[in-house]
Amino acid sequence: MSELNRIALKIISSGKGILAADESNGTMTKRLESVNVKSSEENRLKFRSILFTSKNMMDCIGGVILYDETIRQTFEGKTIPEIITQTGAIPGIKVDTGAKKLAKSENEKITEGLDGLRERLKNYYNLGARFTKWRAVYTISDQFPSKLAVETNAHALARYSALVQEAGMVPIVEPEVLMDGKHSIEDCFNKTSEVIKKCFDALIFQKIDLKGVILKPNMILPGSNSNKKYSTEEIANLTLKCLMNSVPSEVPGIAFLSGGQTETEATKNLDTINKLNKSKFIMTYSYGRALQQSALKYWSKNTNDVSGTQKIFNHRAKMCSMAALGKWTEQIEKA
Ligand code: 5MM
Repeated sequence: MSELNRIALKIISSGKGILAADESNGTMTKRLESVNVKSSEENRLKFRSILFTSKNMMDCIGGVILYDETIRQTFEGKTIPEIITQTGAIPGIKVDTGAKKLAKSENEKITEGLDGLRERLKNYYNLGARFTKWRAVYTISDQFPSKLAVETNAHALARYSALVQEAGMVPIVEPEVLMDGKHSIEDCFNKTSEVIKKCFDALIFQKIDLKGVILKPNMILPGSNSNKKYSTEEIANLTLKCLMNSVPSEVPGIAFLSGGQTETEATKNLDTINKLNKSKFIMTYSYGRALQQSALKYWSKNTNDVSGTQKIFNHRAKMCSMAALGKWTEQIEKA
């Protein structure tokens, strides 16, 4: 087994998943201000260190994606990567520098961050990171995502992956087809399938070791402004069909983003995916909002209540872990 494959499996096996705590300062400011907390460097560290020192990190979290600011911070005399490593999880780092306007397309984005990446990766490795993340975003409409957006983002994801593997780390490849819009679930299925296939075409062309990659896709859902409702079984079946048809079998696992689903929806959908999963792919979570939302809301009422905040995060992490094993139920959710 290669070292990259070993790292990938350690992050996502045995009911473990990923805590996506890599909000850029812009996004973190929005999250904190939405609960009336000032977005200072100190407050960002305060909230995140509460999560990283929670009891259920040990059993439920295999990897934590950090932002550049956080990977350099210390808490009670230890670096953040040291704190994460002590829980048995692997520290990771977001290395893209954000989605910017794609030239020659109206309203579409290309993710940037390739310039100087080789040097930045060396630095992150020395700081303790063993995996990385790069997120491409795509919108669905009549004409989007365009071929231009699909091809250029796939190319960038593959160039990023090649540099990351060269640096001895596992790339998380995150092509996020956004939920925003009125589109149907079939549109989400078709566009997501196309996007993922193009990503793997580019990864294979650029000689990426697929056993050392984790895919972080969206689930197959109707647009957030579509008024059609689907059962969790329909969502799970379409998500599985999409991934089975577009992900090469060498890839060890898939860690879904939550993408604006509520905590319970993201958990229930993942659980049903695992109950129905007949493939050899591990299916787990790489959630940001769906792991942090309730904990953040509670913490904002009293930012010194560490144990109360951790209790909420521990429950959420446990529910996600049960879902990654296909063992979640409504009863344990409410217990
Ligand atoms: C944690 O949120 C990340 C946001 O990064 P930016 O601040 O650069 O936009 C995001 O990439 C996240 O990792 C994934 O979208 C998954 O998060 P959700 O909340 O969708 O589970």
